[in-house]
Amino acid sequence: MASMSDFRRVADNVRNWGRWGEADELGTLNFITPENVAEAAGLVKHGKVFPLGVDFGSSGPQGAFHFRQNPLHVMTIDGGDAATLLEYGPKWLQNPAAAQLAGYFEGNPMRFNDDIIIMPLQAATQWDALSHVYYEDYLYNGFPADSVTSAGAFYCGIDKVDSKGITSRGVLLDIVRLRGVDTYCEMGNPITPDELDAAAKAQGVTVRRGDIVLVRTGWWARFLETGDGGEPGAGLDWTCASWLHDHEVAAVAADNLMVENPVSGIDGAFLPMHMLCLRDMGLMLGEYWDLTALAADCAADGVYEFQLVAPPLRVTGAVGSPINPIAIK
Ligand code: UVW
Repeated sequence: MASMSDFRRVADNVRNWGRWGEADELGTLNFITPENVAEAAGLVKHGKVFPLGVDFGSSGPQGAFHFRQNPLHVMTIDGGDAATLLEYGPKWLQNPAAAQLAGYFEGNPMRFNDDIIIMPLQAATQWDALSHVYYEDYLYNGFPADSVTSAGAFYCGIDKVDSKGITSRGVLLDIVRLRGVDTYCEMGNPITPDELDAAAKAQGVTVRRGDIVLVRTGWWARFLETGDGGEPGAGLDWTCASWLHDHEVAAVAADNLMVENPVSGIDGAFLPMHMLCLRDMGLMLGEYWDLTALAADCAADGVYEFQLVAPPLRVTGAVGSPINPIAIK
């Protein structure tokens, strides 16, 4: 087990504060250049599209955390409303919403349905914004932690990264395949930097500056089998933060609940990789990505690189965003 001194030594090494200027809120997304984006588009050869987002609904993976709930989807106008409102129109006219709807439907064949979704932005497939995790009073690039207020994040909110797409070359590192396990990488053996290298080598792919790296642990496939969002699996060991730093990757995402290994590896720190990646490096984390179909295709054609398009919602001051990323080959 490593100590907080080990953690601080790595934090000092990987910290990117000031690297792209004092006002920077993009972090390692700065590694993505127009050339990266153009090169990624050139990887589209067959028009095969892989949606990497999971279902947003009541059977999602929350339950692992008591402080998060699965998305709640509610219909606010539906097919029954028109008939009822027209039948009882005058009776409902004291209700402005009902009166307005009845006005739209009367003498008009057009009908419509509306809905609302209520969810923690961290509940399903998502990006963690750089303001999601911090320690010792500072966010990425030295912005004060108290700049995240009940009015939202003044710095490093998810709305600050839209200029980057987010799109680049995506590279899948399939650890399920590397380890030769059935469905998923069980708790106990965190994924090491050597395994990331070994997976890249076995797959014949090189991770380069500006890439978005996707790591398959099989956790999502396991969740679909069991429905148990609280069952931990192996994630990236905290030392992978240095690997991501050395390879100058733009962002990392995985098919599990927290990218990193649930058992910290540092005595006295929970989620050390979150602290190193989001706060020190300025590297965004993607969680709950469904990599199963993409991995099957990559194994079939031996091509582990693709165009990745994963724009967040521009929720003002939010510290994360639900997404439906798309890989295109
Ligand atoms: C925490 O649980 C704090 O973060 P995440 O959802 O990114 O794993």
